[in-house]
Amino acid sequence: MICLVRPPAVESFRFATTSISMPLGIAYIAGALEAAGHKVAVVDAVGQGFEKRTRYYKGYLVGLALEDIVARIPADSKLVGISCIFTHEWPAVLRLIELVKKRFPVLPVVIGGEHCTSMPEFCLMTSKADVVVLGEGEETIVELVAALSAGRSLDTVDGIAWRGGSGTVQVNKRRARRVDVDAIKLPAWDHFDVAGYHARRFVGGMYSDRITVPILATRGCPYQCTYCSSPNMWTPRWIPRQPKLVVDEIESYVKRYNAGNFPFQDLTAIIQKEWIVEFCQEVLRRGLRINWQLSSGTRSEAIDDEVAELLRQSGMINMAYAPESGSETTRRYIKKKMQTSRLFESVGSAVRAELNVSVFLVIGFPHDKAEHLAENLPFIDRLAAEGVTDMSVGYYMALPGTELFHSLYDDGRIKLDRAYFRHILDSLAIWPSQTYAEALSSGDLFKWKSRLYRRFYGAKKKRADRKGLAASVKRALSGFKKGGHRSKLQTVFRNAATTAMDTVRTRFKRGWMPRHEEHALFADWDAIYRRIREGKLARGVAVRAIADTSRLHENNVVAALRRDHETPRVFEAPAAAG
Ligand code: B12
Ligand code: SF4
Repeated sequence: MICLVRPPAVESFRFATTSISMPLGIAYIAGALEAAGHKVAVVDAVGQGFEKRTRYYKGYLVGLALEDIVARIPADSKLVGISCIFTHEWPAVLRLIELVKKRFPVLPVVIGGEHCTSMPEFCLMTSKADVVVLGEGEETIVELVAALSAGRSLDTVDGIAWRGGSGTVQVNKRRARRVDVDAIKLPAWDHFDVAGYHARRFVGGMYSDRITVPILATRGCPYQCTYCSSPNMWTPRWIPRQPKLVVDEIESYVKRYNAGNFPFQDLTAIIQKEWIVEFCQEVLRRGLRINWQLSSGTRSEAIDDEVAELLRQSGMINMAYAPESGSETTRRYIKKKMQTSRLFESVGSAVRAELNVSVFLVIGFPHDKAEHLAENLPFIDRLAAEGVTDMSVGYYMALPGTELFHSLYDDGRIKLDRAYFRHILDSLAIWPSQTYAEALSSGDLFKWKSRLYRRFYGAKKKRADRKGLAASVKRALSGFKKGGHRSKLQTVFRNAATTAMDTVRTRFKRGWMPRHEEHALFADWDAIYRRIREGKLARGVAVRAIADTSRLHENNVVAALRRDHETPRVFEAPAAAG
């Protein structure tokens, strides 16, 4: 028996449409293991503890208490696999691993997910985990289980970092990306409480009356934005599934769960016009009356009038563009490679097709100055004039595994402390927990965020929606009514109210660990990471990053990734972690 664990989700008070969602990664891993003939048990901390809340830093955990998770791991498990996607989850996952090892001292604990992939050596050196699966996990976990069962050395398993002999941590070379994505087994959703997630509105994108199942139609992204961890996680390569097979998957959920709402969790689903046209036409041809969403942000290049109309006809109800900035300079510095003119053509097509369109902006990039942020103002005016429905402004977060992170870290502008491990969740908070922009204080960023929101919703006031802000507020408050989930603003206010109440409630309860221990946990983390980074620089696995973040776009990230991914390495682990 192999036991897979989805840890509790982290939440905090914030204005955002996003909600917790069903764990696609771990469901794929379960599917792959079952297809390889293994028995799998899943402890889904969220799905088995929807109503449980535990204080976690300034926010809270949603799901079973860590001790309860461990108690549910079947006694005959041969391996425990834990997912850790988000950096702010790491402290909780680390504690969970400790508790698993207390009950099962010799059981291998394997971790995987975006966070672990971005700092594998660090994850092994700060926790008691035995193996990290790097990047795409399906093939690697199957081969790893086979190697462990046969007592084979892990030296030969591509795509892992592991605890070697005599206190070492070894990183093997990465496994090549799966090209035959159509052969990847579908997520094993039968282990999860699909209806329960729906009932709590834990659907990732916008809530719908209809049962929700997330979809992944493509893997990877061909771009190399300097703030994004996807190039390191998936390499800059976009591989789509056959549209027909994606629709087969959707149809199977319609039949099995009576599902009708499908948020796509792709990094960027729409890249090729032919692909998206074929997908929409297949949905229409089969007469599937579904809703689907592109809520995590898409690129604009392939969306024109024809595509937008097909998106609407095939049931797409919500899409987000992620230009990140209205400043051409900023977009160049962060390697966004998105042209303003093309973006507006695309947005125009989407609005004409009456799609619910929102735009994501980010402020506080390290190079940002007031003049860059000011360039958002005319941009926003134009978005509002085009008829964009909603806009979201997030604070820049320094995600590990990104070019910007390496630059800030090598330049001494990031310390891996308690604040760092929290700040990623604060990206959508009202007040930023920190600023990486030398020219802008946290207060400045807060003022800019408020100004940009006022400008967007104020500009909408001057348009057809004459009632302006008052109407927006009314719309927002209607989110509390039954069925009130048509607009993002409704969802945002509903989420803000729920997360505010849960934050206050958990404040006075026992936390995930006593506060003094919580502070002590991070004491040596920066020193550990510094040692790893210095070790990588000394071995030539990494090259010291350019300190001037406005010059990072000149870098060829593929060369840097190749060096990192193709060089096996061994580190001495600190004695305490072994
Ligand atoms: C959907 C999504 C969400 C959903 C929720 C997802 C969830 N499970 O709860 C929503 C919309 C709520 C969301 C919110 C946020 N998100 Co988000 N999100 C995504 C997105 C687009 C898709 C995740 C996904 O399903 N991927 C597809 C699956 C198949 O991949 P996977 O989970 O990585 O799993 C594979 C491997 O990692 C591995 N694996 C995973 N687990 C395990 C376990 C084991 C044992 C093994 C062996 C292998 C393994 O195998 C899997 C199959 O190959 C990713 C980007 C991406 N494409 O991954 C960002 C991403 C995860 N989000 C990110 C961020 C920053 C956020 C926010 C902080 C944004 C914000 N500003 O508020 C919030 C935080 C939410 C919170 N409360 O914690 C970052 C996380 C980076 C980090 N280091 O923390 C990502 C990576 C995007 C990015 N590059 O910036 N997000
Ligand atoms: S931010 Fe979006 S476009 Fe840029 S690399 Fe990441 S997923 Fe691709």
